[in-house]
Amino acid sequence: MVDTVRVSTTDGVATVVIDNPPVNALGADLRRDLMTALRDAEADASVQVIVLAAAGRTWPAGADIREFGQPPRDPWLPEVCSAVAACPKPVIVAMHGNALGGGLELALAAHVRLADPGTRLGLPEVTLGILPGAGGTQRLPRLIGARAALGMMTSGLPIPAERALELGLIDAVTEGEARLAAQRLAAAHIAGEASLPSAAERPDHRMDASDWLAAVTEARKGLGVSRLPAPPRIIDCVEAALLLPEEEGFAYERTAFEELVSTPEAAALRHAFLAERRAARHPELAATKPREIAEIGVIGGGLMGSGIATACLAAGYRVTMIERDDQALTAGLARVATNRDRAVAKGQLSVADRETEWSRMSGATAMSALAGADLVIEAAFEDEGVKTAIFAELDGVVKPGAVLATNTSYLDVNRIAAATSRPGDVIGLHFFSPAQVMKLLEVVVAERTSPDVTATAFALAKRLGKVAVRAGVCDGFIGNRVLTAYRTATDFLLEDGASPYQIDRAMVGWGFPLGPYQVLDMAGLDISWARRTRLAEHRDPSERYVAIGDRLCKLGRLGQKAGRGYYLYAEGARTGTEDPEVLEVIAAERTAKGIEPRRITEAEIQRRALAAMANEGARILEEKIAARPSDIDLVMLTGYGFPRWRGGPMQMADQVGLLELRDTLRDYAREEETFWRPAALWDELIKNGRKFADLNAD
Ligand code: 3H9
Repeated sequence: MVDTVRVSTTDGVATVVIDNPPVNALGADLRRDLMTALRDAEADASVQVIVLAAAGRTWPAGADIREFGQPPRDPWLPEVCSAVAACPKPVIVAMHGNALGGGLELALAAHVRLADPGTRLGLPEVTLGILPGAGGTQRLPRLIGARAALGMMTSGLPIPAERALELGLIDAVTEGEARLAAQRLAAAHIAGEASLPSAAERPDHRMDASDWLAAVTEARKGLGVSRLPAPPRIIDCVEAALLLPEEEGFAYERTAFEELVSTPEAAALRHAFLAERRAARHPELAATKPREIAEIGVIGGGLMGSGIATACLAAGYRVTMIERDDQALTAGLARVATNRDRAVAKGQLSVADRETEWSRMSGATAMSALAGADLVIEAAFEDEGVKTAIFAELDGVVKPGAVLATNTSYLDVNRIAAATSRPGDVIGLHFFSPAQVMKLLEVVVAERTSPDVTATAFALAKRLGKVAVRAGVCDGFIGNRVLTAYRTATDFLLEDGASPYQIDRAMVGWGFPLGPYQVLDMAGLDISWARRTRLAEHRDPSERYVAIGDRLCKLGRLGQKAGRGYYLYAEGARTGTEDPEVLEVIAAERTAKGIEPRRITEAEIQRRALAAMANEGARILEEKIAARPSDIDLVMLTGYGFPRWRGGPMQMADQVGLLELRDTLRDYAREEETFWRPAALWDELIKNGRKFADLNAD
């Protein structure tokens, strides 16, 4: 048994220090130890005041997320909070770091709350599909008012200590360490030199019932069409805090919490949270150190290159952009400048910092300007010939030990690496557009990439605030392979009888922000057309091939930029309208292939899309392109608009059931064997009674 709490008593002050690294999560052992420490301090006649503080980098950042979905263990967090609230001796909490979720609820139960200046306080439960279940929905609105409390609980966003003080959430922002300030306050209280705020003196916002109810009504209206179950239940609980007697309010919250914690949405959101943390864990990373990076070269100033340069500049690196001539360079640098001006306009960056930052940005038209770079990211045209030529040139220019990265979305990184004399230094960094915004970074590890180069890529991603996922070399890595399978499945449906509009509606209805044909129109149909053309000579002629996209391209329907693609766009419009000409092209294709269109339901569209994505995911796992199923989910959640509350294709496959989905795939395979044949992994998992989640070893 590990002691997660230390207690020391001096001059009537018992200091209880929570020590449960890394984030002092309130797991079962800690709850038990905390309860014991409280009871002991209560029983010890020499103790007059209890100070509750935490060791390490933070005050408890919440309940232990890993315990959700497991059999409950006593004492529950609400009981610990009630014990604090009912303690006959004053309890002063001293917070630092992140006071989140159950951690903040523990503090809310105490008599006095102090926080050091860097503390962030919040109730992020909603992001996990649940609600504050340890009294937060009852205590917070009483203390700071229903409107402010609802804002914190429905957004899940933390606030700084200074704002918490303004709201009355805490009693003081301390100068220096909060624990020392709490001990001083306790001593002063014992000496009769300071009085602690009593419960009776605190404002109780329930006194203004009409304002409270107005806030509840506004919050309900503000929910819009969100399909998540947690936000409306949070609002219900806040209403209950006003309308029900105290104990009933707590019981109401408890029931709502229990209800939410076992929903598939909550399971999916927990999975997404843990997948994000797991993604950076690889044996090769544990055994090596990243290389030092201060100066980054970016080759290409187009949309992608300028986005990458923007992200690197914003993260504090020195950046040199390379373009082929002065005109292209000026345009590239202007794109970066515009991106950073936007950050100023949004209040994310001060004018003064913007100026200082720009002194770290430079540009050149000769590769020799990259001689001092620690990392070069090539973001040139997606063509193997172009990229290998650049890498061959870089090889002769950059210093030994520099990392050479290619931002390719499909190409063979092994072949690009082979164009240099130092393939160990070469890696793929697949950014997503706009690169200064999108969270995902696929780290494509080639056959000869050195482990410390991979570690450098993960360290870079962390500094850029991105989620890095390790991928192996193949056509499309993880994300674009799954995307291609998804599009193939929906293209089959187009030919079989669905319209692109019906498919888009079905997938938006399923939770994607846009349907696959809306996305194609936005990205430009020519991009995937070029890829299909590149792969045409290797295509198996017996495979089903849907040529509708090619036909549209040949008609000049290249998407939004051309004013027409799958949809028709009025001048400058970003949402399109349905176009009968597209339906005619599709009908002509069906006739040419002798396909009699059939009625297709939205449920079938969604099922085929999921089956295709999960089956491609299984193949990716078999080929060891992804290290684990949760990495595939993470790629789809952070780069491709897969709804986070559905957890990703592999998590969904587990939820639907492997046996059922494998049999569905077998049925589809009777129509088209090559595409739909279930990967061998399905049978292997089913035979051993396992799920994809069992391959996510932590
Ligand atoms: C809750 O409180 C419910 C209650 O209302 C009701 C209960 C009845 N549990 O993120 P990091 C691990 S719900 C377990 O990389 P950072 C994390 O997995 C909870 N583990 O660090 C990682 O592990 P590993 C409400 C947790 O410095 C390690 O800690 N609270 C938890 O970038 C480091 O994490 C939240 O939603 C947890 N609660 O960010 C807060 N939190 O090293 C969730 C972290 O093995 N946490 N871990 O990979 C966070 O937002 C961030 O972790 C935090 C630190 C901002 C605290």
